[in-house]
Amino acid sequence: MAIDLTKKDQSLFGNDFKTINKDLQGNILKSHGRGHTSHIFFCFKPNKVAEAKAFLKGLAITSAAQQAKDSEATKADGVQRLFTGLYLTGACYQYLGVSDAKTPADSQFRSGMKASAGSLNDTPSAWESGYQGDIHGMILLAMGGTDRKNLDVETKAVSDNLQKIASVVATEKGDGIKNANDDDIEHFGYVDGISQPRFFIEELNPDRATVWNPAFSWDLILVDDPAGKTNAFGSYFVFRKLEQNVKGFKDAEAALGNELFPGASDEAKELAGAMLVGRFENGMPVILSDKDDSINGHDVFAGFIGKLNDFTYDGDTQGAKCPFHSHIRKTNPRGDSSRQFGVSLESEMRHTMARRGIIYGKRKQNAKTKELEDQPTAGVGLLFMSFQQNIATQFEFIQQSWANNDNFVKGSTGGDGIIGQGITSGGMHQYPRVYGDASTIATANTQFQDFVTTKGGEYFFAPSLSGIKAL
Ligand code: N7H
Repeated sequence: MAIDLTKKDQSLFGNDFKTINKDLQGNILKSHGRGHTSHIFFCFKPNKVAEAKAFLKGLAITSAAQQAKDSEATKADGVQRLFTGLYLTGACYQYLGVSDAKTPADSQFRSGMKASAGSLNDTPSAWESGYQGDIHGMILLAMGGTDRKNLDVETKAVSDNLQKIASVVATEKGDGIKNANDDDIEHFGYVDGISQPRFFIEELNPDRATVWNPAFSWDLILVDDPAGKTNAFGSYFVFRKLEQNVKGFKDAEAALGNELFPGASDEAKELAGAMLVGRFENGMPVILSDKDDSINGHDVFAGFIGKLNDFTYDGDTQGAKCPFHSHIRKTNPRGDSSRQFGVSLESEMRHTMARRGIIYGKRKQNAKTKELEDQPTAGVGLLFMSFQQNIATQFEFIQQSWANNDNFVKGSTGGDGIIGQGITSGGMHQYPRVYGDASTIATANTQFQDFVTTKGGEYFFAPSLSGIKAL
């Protein structure tokens, strides 16, 4: 019987998941969770179709079922296990001669990311050379543990094999960094990966979620794989290499702190960065507190802060606590667009994606305090990755209609200060000088833009295992 993807409250141990999880790739409904990754981007050589098909069919892709088994086994014996994912482009389906009916239908997927450059304000001619030409696929290899030695050995083996029939056009290495609370952080120093759509009841904590419920049905990110058997599902996958100018950002963050809160302590000035991102560095949502360690005067545990996700912006219709251009308010307005444009909360939430990014590039980190001690201007960033069921209405909508839009959610509030591209916010970003007091909101001289630069990217499909075998 066909599985109903619109059902909510699915269980990791339920029959529906058992029906699909041996054929569905891992890392889609649930992250593979490993701290080191390799991303091998390739383009098959001309006239190698039969060899290409044989290569793809021979890859030991990690299914969702295998991923769960492996993580149990690693918990028990401490041995790190390799995760392998495979993502193919529309150009690859064409190269392989897959019929129209068996090729995933999403039109952005079929035409590729470069075709959307105009609407995303991308400049592919300035991308790294490997991303400028055709890409047929990406192999994701991932491993946990303290270093990436074994992963590098596996990466070389796969690359060597692949190069007999394909050009490896780019290889990226992702290596997670944790803060003193053991939470994953990105290069600007902020905890990332807190807010995610949740697809299993086991991932929800109902007594904490009172105003924001992150439970979604599987159809938020899964679609039928037209090449696979019954109940074969895949997901559209977006990859973007986003370079971060850490020094530029940190200098601007400090300047904003001095501008908004002159004379305040360094600690109090942290509120400026929190207003730009929407969370303090440790993950505390700025909508809930003007301090990173207490809510309404009550201390909050470090381990708890990094999971705080139970909030909306309902009580902050002026942006007096969390400005409208802050990154997390732009990329998940939690009801702002319903309030402003009468769109239902349910349809606003359908723009959500499952984010699976990891950071790249080396940093100097104090082994004891975990403080990041250097401030590179290039060579570090985020390998942004997301799964969705529709690239136009999810990734592209968020980037284009929210992040790049100076007039969302209110007119002239400016684009997203972190990822807005081609924004004309010069002079638009506004902040309160007193937390929560709308009468103190005024435009700031310090403006944020262009500290994140897109270096390349592509749209892919993560096929089912039976879909790969049927190629
Ligand atoms: Fe963002 N950052 O460090 O500032 N992001 N992001 N992102 N992002 C989030 O709540 C960051 C990027 C989203 O549900 C956090 O999980 C950086 C792109 C969404 O409340 C932090 C880069 C897109 C959310 C960052 C970057 C998004 C989110 C808080 C690039 C989509 C969840 C942690 C270098 C097009 C919002 C958390 C919610 C959260 C940062 C990229 C989207 C700290 C540095 C390209 C949907």
